Amino acid sequence: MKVISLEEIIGSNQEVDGGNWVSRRLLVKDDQMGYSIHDTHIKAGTETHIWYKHHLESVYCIEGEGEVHTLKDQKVWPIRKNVLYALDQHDEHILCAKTDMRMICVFNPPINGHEVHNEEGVYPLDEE
Ligand code: 9YT
Repeated sequence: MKVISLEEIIGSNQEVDGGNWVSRRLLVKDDQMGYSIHDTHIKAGTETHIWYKHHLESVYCIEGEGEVHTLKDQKVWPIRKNVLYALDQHDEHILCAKTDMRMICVFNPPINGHEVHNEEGVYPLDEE
């Protein structure tokens, strides 16, 4: 069994600054769980273009408020504390943070832990 604290991840190479967000990758591919789990802080007032073409991501908001704008259907999804959204169609979207937001993110397949978005908002399938 493993026990991992947020305090261990902060300041390590599994804490990644994406500009609009800081992601603490608690579990990554090397942990061999089949998914990764991140505790991610989204900065207030930011708009982030995201498109996980190669991953399924579920996002559980535990603090703050904002919106997800899905681009294909032009829908706006209000997101607040205690709401989860699941990008089950690899949905291309804009994440708009009205306040600071804290999100628990789960990725399948797991990420390696050091990824940041490319110009399309994508994480590569495997950076190795
Ligand atoms: C909610 C979201 O997708 N934020 C971007 C960062 C990403 N989830 C990560 O790597 O933690």
